[in-house]
Amino acid sequence: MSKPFGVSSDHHFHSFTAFATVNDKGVNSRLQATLDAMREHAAAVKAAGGNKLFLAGDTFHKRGEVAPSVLNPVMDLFRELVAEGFEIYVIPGNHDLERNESMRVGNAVTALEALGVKVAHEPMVVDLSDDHKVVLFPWYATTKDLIEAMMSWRDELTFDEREFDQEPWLDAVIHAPIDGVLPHLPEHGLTHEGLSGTGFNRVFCGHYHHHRHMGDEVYSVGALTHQTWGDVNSKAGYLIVTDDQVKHYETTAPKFMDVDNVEDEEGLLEVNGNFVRVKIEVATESELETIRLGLLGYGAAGVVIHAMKKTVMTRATTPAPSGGHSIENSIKEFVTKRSLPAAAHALCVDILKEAQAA
Ligand SMILES: [Mn+2]
Repeated sequence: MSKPFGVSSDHHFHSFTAFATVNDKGVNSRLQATLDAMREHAAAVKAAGGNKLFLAGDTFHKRGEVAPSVLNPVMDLFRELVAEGFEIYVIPGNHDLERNESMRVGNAVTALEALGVKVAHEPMVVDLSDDHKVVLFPWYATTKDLIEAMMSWRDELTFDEREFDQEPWLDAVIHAPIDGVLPHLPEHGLTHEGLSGTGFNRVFCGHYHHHRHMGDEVYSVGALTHQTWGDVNSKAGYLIVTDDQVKHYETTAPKFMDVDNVEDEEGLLEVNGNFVRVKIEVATESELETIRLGLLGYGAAGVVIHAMKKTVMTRATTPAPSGGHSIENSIKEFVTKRSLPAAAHALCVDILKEAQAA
């Protein structure tokens, strides 16, 4: 029997510009919302009777350069959490890397080691109890390397334990693209069946920003919070894990959401506290303002209206696919056609997200 523990991922601590202000401590409000969400996560683990937090990669957002006004508030938060008795384990994700390969001096999360946070530059084994271990794996350049590392560690850990009656319960924390978490992204050959086949009892995986149980006790952790319009409809939050249960919880951080119908009063209740985007045909500036004020009245934390002029011309061509995924689909086709590696695809998606976040 182990104590409950927490898993969260893809915090992407960063001073995002969209909807941002600067608070009286000089901290970007979007960064502050993510810091607050991390606090909520820690408080929930404590309330459940645990003190271990596992971070599944992409703690920081900007590859190779973390601003002082991001690093210092993040260091302050983790310093407080360690002082409160939390044991924190972090794997470097692709966003934490300055170079293509994960290495101690090139990983932004290495700074957290000074606070007592443990960073898994190499696979790291954490004992939860006599027969329950959590193994953390850093980012690997290929999914094949990851699977091989997981299998060899699994063999080693169970071999050591053969003198005992029972094989240990093994959980893994990784950062990698699992096929099918986000259906509009290309497949890289890393399946939940393949991960389950490594012999780990449960796998908690960061990278794609959507929480989902993929089957076979393989979980996409999902990001702690929404970060860009690319996250509309994705499930963000953190996990509380017990011996027999994995539960996902949302935080109070703002979500990015599309509102399709500004007349639907019940639907509008959802906008409270969130960043809202409306695409609408309007005739006048005052109509726009009415909609904007209406959404703010329902508690929206920010409003973007994409006004399209009413048009009398009929389209000669098929309209482009609507929604936030058409560019993602184009990237997916491009990457799939050229059989590019997961790392190249991750970079394309990062660049798109960066553009969407501005
Ligand atoms: Mn990420």
